[in-house]
Amino acid sequence: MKLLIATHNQGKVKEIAQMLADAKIECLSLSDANVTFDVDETGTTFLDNATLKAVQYAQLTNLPTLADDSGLEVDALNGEPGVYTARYGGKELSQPERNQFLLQNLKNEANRGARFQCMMVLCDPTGKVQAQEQGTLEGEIGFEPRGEHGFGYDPVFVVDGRTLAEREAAEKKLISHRGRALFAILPSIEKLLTNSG
Ligand code: ITT
Repeated sequence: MKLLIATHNQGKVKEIAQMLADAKIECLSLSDANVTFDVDETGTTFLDNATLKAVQYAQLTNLPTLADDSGLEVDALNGEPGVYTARYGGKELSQPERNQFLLQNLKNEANRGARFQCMMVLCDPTGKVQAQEQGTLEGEIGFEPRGEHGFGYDPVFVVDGRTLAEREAAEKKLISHRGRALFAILPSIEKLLTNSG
């Protein structure tokens, strides 16, 4: 049986599908499953929102389902934008504009510490939660966007002097919040697919 990767974010789909292909797990995206419905993310934590997405997309499709809720916590902004990362600065902004909005808010700020958080939740085809795992990547916000790889805030997120967008996918997955969460949840995915296949 195939695993549904329950996200409308194409950057996430690409990263998760690649990591699962390495583990020989077959997956479907929401568009493969003809799902256009977008779950309302009303939670106040990454766990709340990842659970909302995993449960609802599993019930909608009757497929084993993996959802990812992730975001950026910036120290100088008291941990914001957090669960609001996707909408930071307003829904209408493009991602390059969102990155500029963040850089502008940190103008003249010396404390540039930040982290990416990722929470993954796995549900069986009835929508019962089977596992939840978390991953974190510590870094800092740069002073200008750099690099062409990845997605989202990767061009402004610096780890050891280089942005995530300056790293190939294979390198990002070894250190990223998403890579860590997926590595931790992989045994539960394998168990679920074996039992439901
Ligand atoms: P789904 O809810 O459909 O999964 P989304 O993009 O709305 O898609 P989130 O609510 O989890 O997903 O928002 C996550 C935000 O954090 C989004 O703006 C991403 O661009 C950003 N983000 C998450 N992981 C990232 C990464 O590895 N690199 C850059 N930005 C990332």
